[in-house]
Amino acid sequence: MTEEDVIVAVATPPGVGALALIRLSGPGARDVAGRVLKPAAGKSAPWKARFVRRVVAVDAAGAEIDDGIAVCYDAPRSFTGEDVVEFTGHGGVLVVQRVMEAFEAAGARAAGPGEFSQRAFLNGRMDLTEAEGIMDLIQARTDLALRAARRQMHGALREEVEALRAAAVKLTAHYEAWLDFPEEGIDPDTGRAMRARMIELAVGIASLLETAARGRILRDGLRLVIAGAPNAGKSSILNCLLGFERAIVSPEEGTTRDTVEEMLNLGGVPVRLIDTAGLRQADQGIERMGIERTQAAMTDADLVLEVVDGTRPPQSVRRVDAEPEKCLLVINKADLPSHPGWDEAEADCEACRVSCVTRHGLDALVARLRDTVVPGLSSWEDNPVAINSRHQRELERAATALRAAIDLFDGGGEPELVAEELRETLDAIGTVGGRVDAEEILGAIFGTFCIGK
Ligand SMILES: Nc1nc2c(ncn2[C@@H]2O[C@H](COP(=O)(O)OP(=O)(O)O)[C@@H](O)[C@H]2O)c(=O)[nH]1
Ligand SMILES: [Mg+2]
Repeated sequence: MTEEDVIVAVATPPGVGALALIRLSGPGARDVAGRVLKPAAGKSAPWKARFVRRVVAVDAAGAEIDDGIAVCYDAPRSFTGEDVVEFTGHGGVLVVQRVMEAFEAAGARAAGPGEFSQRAFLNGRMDLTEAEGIMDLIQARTDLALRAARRQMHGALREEVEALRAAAVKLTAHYEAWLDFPEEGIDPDTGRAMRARMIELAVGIASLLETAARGRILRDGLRLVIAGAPNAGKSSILNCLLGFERAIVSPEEGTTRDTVEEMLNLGGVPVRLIDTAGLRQADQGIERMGIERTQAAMTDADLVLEVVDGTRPPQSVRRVDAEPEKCLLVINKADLPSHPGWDEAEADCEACRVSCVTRHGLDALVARLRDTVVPGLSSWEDNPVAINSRHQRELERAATALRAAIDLFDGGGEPELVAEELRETLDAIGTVGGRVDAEEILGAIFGTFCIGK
């Protein structure tokens, strides 16, 4: 595989549809396309970039396959930064296959997954965070996730990362210049100023890292686990929240044995709603395995809806074993006479009373969830950045190295070791956007300090 070849792929989903779009990219894409796409009768003017042209697709033997339209984009003004041709024809299975075969016979190679975006990245059309923003956009399930993805695609995260990176380059370059060229009389800047700059960078990294939880929720959904004793009405609540009968509801205890999962859009936040097997003593068998899954689900949960049957005395109800701050108590079956013991309990922990039969209290529960789940939803709107787990990993590596640099610096450690940790910091930040360039530090040293006259 080289970047010299012309790649081709169907950009629309497989199967039957009104239209299908086939895209070619690479030096010579116009030549390859020209062997397959012939101007429709009477249209023989030269093919101008960015103008739609009616064409007929022909196979290697010259037999006509399909009619459609084509547009070409000249490098570097295209998605990939290379010459690109897009052919839109009819969306049939066989016709698309024949056109693809014709392009391949004419010299194109079938593209691998993500190869167009990879070329766009390699050609400097976008950084890694922007490429990831495209994937986020395609996979977004709520409007909020969609908006966050669009902003990342348009460089909101790239700008923040690049600012951190620029600061790290400057810091590293300055320190190394002071270290490597003592005869130059560079202001050592090694005292308080140097430390202040390191701290400033650490604060910047930490504030980006704070967006990781939000990023995970926007991409994967917030994990909301419904747990409680058997027959409390957990599956009924799942169904009520979803608005359709997803889980089996029955007066028989132990009906739900596996976890049941469904996506819900809660005020723009994607929520993974997880119904679980009821918690009770079960020593073996499938029910035991179900209960183990419930416990695992609660451990991973962002929020646990603890459902209890309000007709039963509180003392008799087995309560869930989860961190109290991520638990919300729901007292179910409010249509039936409630046990007086819950009045006190309710006052203690601001429980929600609901009935799955009359739907009483369900709207209030949803509102309550929205408030709990989306703390400061409006501030999410203001701050578009939400990092993903890969960014988080690299930024944590950067933070660790920078902390080590600061500790060494404070403890009077070897300057070479400080420099090494600073380089590691820079490398980790650069990896977020896919830009790692050792030459750059040298460039900054020679550029900023004019060494080596
Ligand atoms: N009266 C009344 N019965 C309910 C309510 N919610 C659930 N139930 C009944 O309680 C039983 C257990 O419900 P289910 O959702 O399967 O409970 P789970 O075991 O916690 O999943 C079923 O017979 C439901 O019809 C409610 O709000 N009011
Ligand atoms: Mg159930």
